[in-house]
Amino acid sequence: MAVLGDKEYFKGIGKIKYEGKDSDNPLAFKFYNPEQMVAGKTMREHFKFAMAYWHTLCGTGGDPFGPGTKNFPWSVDSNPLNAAKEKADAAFEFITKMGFDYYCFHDFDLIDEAPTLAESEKRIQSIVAYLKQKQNASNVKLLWGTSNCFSNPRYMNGAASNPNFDVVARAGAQVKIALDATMELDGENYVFWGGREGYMSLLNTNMKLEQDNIGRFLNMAKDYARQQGFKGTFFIEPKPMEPTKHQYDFDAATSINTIREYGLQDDFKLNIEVNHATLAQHTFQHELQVAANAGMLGSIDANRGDYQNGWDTDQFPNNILETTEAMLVFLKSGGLQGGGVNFDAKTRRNSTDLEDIFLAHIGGADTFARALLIADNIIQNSAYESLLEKRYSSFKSGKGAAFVSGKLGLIDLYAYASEHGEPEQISGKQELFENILNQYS
Ligand code: XUL
Ligand code: CO
Repeated sequence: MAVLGDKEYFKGIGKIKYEGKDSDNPLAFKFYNPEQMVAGKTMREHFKFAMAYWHTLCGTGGDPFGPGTKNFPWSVDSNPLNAAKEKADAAFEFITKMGFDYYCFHDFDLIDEAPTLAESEKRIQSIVAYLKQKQNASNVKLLWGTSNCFSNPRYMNGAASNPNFDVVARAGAQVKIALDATMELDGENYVFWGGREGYMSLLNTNMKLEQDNIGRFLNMAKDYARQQGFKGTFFIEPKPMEPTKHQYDFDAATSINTIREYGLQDDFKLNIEVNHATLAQHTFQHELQVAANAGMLGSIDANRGDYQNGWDTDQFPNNILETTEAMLVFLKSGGLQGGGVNFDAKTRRNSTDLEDIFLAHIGGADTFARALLIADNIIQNSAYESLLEKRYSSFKSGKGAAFVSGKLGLIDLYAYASEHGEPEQISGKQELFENILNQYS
């Protein structure tokens, strides 16, 4: 039976340290220096890096063509609670060795679902009590909890959007239990990702009823948690497709509409995931900007997609230019509201050494850290900000300023245009902006 910290799973790997970019030690940070100040905050505070329980502890690499390849030494005990405790021990050993402060989970990442709801609830409560001890012993915190309302076959037609009320109620019970677990562990936020909240064919779908039911369901979850004293933020995580063909939370703009339409704007923000943005034919930075414009940039699920295929590959971040553009939005909009940067990413199926999990997270953290430093340098020292300001300078004075402050009507635009003739051609200078990004990288 597992006892707190009685076994070392990642043998031979110590605490990962910052050694700077000239270090050739693969098990050291080259750019992520947790206590280094950037734009008024430490890197640790900017990012609040989190480990995703599902990929890191549960994902053994199975795909539609073959079973898992990774022989994790935890979760081997045949008793579900003992197996879950082993997994928790491995999780906390990993997070602590990485020097991260946070983790995120789905309810049934923590412990296997039982045959009945009542037994599942008991299992969750038991492992939550164990996790609470581990949190207290380590100062590791819960960034967010969520419920997996997409894997069990009962959710094949959706959870909150299911055409059958019995399934909607079952999902409600599951979310209540996951909220209780999140609150018991002082979780800072709660996420809703609607993997099967959508439809495959409009022919058999009452879209309006399904979407209204999601609105009712989210309000119920929010009301319950608030009544229990939950102070954190709820996040919707947009994704356009996969597993469902049409997912209702397609992208940031669509999800913001859901939040506003159902009166959730005081309690809900967005958790933006890189690979979900690209699946929606957007860029990561576009989705961050849309969320920030609405005051809803809550959290980030960090990963990257693959340029050559069209599904969610959840690779670890390593694209400096993409992440730098994202960090420009991040810094200029004042960072994340309540959330952090959760590595919703998995090592490849043929990356089978336990060490690879460390290498992957080190690379991800270094990518974000390096991009943050570059973005800060661009903002502080390059011509970037002044070029951007110049591009919009016509709105700073005269009639442009009057337009922005709402003092003009269409007749005024007509009079102005009649007087000024054909507008001067002004270059967008995209290549110059791109060159600055390159120069400061
Ligand atoms: C799926 C995904 C989820 C959510 C949480 O693509 O990103 O893991 O982050 O349910
Ligand atoms: Co995610």
